[in-house]
Amino acid sequence: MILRRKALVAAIFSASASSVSMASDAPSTVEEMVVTGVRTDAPLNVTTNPKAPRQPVPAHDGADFLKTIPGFSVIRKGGADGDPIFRGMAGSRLSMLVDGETILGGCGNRMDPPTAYIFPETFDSIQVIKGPQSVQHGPGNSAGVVLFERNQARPQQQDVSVHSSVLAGSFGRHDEVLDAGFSTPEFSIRGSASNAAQDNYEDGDGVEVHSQYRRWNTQLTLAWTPDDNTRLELSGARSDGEAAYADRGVDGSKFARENYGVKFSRDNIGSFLKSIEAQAYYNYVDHVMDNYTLRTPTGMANPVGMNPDRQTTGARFALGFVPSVNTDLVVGIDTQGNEHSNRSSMNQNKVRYQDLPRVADAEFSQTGVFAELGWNFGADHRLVGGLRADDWEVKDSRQAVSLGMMSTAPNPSYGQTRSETLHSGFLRYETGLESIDSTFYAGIGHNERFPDYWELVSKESASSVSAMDTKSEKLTQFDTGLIYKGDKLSGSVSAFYNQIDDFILIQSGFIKQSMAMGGMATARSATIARNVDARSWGLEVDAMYRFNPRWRSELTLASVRGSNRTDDRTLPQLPPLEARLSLQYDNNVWSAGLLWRAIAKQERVDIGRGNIAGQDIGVTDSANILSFNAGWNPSERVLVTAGIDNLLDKTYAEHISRAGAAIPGFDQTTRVNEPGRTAWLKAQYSF
Ligand SMILES: [Cu+2]
Repeated sequence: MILRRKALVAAIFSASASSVSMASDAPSTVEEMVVTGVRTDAPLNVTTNPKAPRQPVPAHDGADFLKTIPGFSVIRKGGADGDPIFRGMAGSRLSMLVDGETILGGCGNRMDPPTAYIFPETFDSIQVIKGPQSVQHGPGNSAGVVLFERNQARPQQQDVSVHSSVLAGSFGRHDEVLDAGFSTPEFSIRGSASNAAQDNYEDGDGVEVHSQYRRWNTQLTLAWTPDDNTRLELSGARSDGEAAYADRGVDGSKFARENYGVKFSRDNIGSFLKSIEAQAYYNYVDHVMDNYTLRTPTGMANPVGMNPDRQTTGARFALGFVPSVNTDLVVGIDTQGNEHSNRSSMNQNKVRYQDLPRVADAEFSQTGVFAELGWNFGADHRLVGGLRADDWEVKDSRQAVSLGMMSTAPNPSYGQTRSETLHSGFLRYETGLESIDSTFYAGIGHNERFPDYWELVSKESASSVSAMDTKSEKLTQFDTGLIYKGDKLSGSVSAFYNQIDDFILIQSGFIKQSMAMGGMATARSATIARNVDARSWGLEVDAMYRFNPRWRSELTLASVRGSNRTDDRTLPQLPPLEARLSLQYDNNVWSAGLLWRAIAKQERVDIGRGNIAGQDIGVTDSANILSFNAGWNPSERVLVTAGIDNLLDKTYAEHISRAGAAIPGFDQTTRVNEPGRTAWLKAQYSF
């Protein structure tokens, strides 16, 4: 295995080396290690380079790459495919856009959040826009929106670009990434391929966690750029994977995705109408979960297989205007529709799910119009505001609702269509405070979010087996912050306070009485969606201090609190206070660093309640995790980094982790524990 890995490294390096002579003197593409987070460069805007090495070493998926940004956590279910959560908000409260496209998972039990279909290292930037402070990037982004993007700039000359990396680590971990392009000013082609795998990891006590995974991805983009201002792009992607889950009775044996997209943009058109952007896309997700591919069914249990799928299509059209020297305006329309279907077999030995027809259960569609205006006035003041309206429709095609594994009930909302128009808007003031090298901002935003598939279709309501009448969520949030850029010290603080009407709370273990055979009343436990009124507030801090050109220290802090005002309890699934402190040495050739992550105890819990990705289990202890990293940057093109995550081999779990399930051959744990001591080595070659 090691030999094979070495051969691969050599192959990639020699393939890259042979094209070195063709390359011009391009600037360095190698970046410094991302350990404590990322810099906030503009109000509510955090960006990070997904090609830079990160600590702790992330699973090769979209969720794990967000972990280094303060305020983000990941709901762990196994080794990969965790659910990202920002400021205690998960699911459709936090949208993910992949080059502007929406991708939605197929799994009714949330094994495949959108980030399960994202392979971050093949992108050029990850941008987070916090809060309801933007209307250009689709509907419902109450916690924020994450944009995974590839460069769109026109190549100025004939060029070859390569980013390649290989990573090897504990627990059989190995990743291979190649992202290469050939371009002339008129035409360019860019392709990427990645492969990532890991065996079951062990927690700090040496307890094996059912968590092995394998993921691969290929992507191709063709672009025609006839002049400096015009770009037409065709793209496609295919990916698949499998992942063991430590929190449930089945594993994901298929995460297949197929994608096609077309994009057109034209810039610098005139003095009033400045730009046009148009795009359309197709995303298809085919997911299988079963209890026989990555584990052996227990005792008398039958082999079961479930195969949901979802097709998501969408389009966006936006016009950029310059109404005056001091104003900029974006007006546009976006639309998205998705169809979900299911098929499953409770005994693969009798009937294979593959032989069953797919049965549609729900269809969603949304069309929105938006306008966002920026106005610069005075010496250094800016007002930004936006309005958005969305038309939503959902059709319920389920004739019956399944109540657990074995029984079903007629669906009271079968055949019904629900339509609704929702509104969002925001206004923000920004100002540069030159005397203290700072930018200050404050804004108010309102966001209405239509319930998603997992809230409407995968859950029941308190009074019915269908949750189709769950109300839309309405959030009003105040955001404020300060960005400081001094000589030695730089950093930012962002704080928020919100009020959420009809917050959609997911409650498990809700006891329902039902009439069984012979009129005998029986009780069963259901997971329901219900609307409550809620509030949440919190802040994120990031700071960097440069002692001298070689030594720097970084600090981040994130805290969120919330209350469920209807039930007079805390809001559940809130990560505890967390701080990260790092000390990093870098002389441009060699680097080394220490990272200390301190997680406070979380006592504010509401057991059994939460969101579509998870519910509170109980109080979680504090934890202190120390990690070490080192790097060697012998040339602009080569970067070798290594790290030991969780150096002291602590056993700990994130508060928002899922509960551990009973899996044959594995010890059951309260939560899915984080990996114990993990060593890794990553080599990157880019030009
Ligand atoms: Cu699933």
